[in-house]
Amino acid sequence: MQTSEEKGNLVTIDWRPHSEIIQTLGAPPACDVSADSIATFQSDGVVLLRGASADWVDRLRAGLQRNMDYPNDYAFPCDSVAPGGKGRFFDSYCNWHRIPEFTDYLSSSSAASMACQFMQSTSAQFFHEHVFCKDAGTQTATPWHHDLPYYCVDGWQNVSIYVSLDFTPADTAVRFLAGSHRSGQLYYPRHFLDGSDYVLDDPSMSSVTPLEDTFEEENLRVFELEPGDTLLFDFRTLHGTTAAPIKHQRRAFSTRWLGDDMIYCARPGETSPPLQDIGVTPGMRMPEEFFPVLWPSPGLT
Ligand SMILES: O=C(O)CCC(=O)C(=O)O
Repeated sequence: MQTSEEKGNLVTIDWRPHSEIIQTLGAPPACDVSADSIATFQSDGVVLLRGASADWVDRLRAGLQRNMDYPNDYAFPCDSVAPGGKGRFFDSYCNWHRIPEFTDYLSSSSAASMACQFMQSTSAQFFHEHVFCKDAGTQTATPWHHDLPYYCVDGWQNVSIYVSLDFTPADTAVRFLAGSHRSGQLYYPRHFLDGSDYVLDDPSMSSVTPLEDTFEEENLRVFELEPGDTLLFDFRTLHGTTAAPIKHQRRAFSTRWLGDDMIYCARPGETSPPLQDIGVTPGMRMPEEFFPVLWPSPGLT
């Protein structure tokens, strides 16, 4: 049997950004977001903005390639295909300060402005980035889960901005359960390797596995994606994929954002990312020395 560490986070190089890099983050530009898109995000917990990140596809692909070529030079690389399984399901996070293309995205893309508007917040604090790659031949599903219980933060104003970097047919794209972000129920985090729940003893959460077969088709949101198409979803929105074989490599770059009401919280088990010793106690805002506030744009204040 594999240990929890073999299924999830490895001990790696330090994830912490140095203060100098935070100071170099520039003045991210503003963008206009339609009221309809914000309303869809608020009601469904997910919205698709076609082509919204098209200008970033080449740079983000180059950054992701560094992460994949030299995984051990970066924090928390993870391969989630079980031994003997086909393909590769790679993910890694908390490397934005080591990968120039990712630093550039935070400084110069309109992600911070976009996040602020969708969260209906007055500020957007950057939490971390997360990259994903499924190679051709992979048949490992992304297990149905939602992200909040993995994280050491709590609150309602949050968003992930997920940039598709390849053409992805609907049968292998991430699918979302509309409205699940408002259910109030939290589900145990799951290992991507085999879908098993993290071993947690938290009576306030339950397992999502028995529910998956009850999801109604009409409530599922799934889209064929082109490079640059951008999905925004709430940390509480349930999402996952089928195990349909991946025909062409499918990569994605996701950034996680915290709005005004998001605070540090202690979870009973290990969190993902496993951020330790960040010098805050439950109820405090996440420290800006590691998690910069990028909207309002630092260059404009
Ligand atoms: O791309 C995938 O299959 C997983 C994405 C995901 O779970 C996330 O961004 O939270």
